Amino acid sequence: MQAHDSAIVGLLRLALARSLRRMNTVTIYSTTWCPYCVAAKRFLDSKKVPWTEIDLTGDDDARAALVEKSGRRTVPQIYVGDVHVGGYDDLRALDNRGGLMPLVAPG
Ligand SMILES: N[C@@H](CCC(=O)N[C@@H](CS)C(=O)NCC(=O)O)C(=O)O
Repeated sequence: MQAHDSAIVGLLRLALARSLRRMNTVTIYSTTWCPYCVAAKRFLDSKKVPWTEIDLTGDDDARAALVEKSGRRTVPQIYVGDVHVGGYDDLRALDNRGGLMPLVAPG
C-alpha cells in the first residue's frame, strides 16, 4: 500500500468513527423465539443500523419493568436513544414514513 492510500484509509476510518458517534443507539428489548424480534433485527441489519439487544427471556422482573417503561406487553420494544418507537410494526411504519433514519442519525 502506498503512503497516500494509507492516508485515505485513515481519513475514511475517521469519517466512519465520527458518523458512528453521531448515531443514536438502537436498543431492542427481546426474548428468544420471538419472530417479531428476529424480524426487527433483520430489518435493522438490512438498513445497516447497528443495534443492541436486551434479552428478557425468563426475567419476569425485567419484563415487568419494560411493561412499566413502555406501556406495552409485547416484545420487541424498540428504542432509538430515549425515544420509544414501539414494536416491529411500529418500526416498519416509522421507516415507511421516512422517520427512522433521521431519528437514528440526526447528523
Ligand atoms: N405487533 C407487534 C407484535 C409483537 C408480538 O406479538 N410479540 C410476541 C412475541 S413474538 C409477544 O410479545 N407475545 C406476547 C408474549 O410473549 O407475552 C410487533 O410488531 O412487535
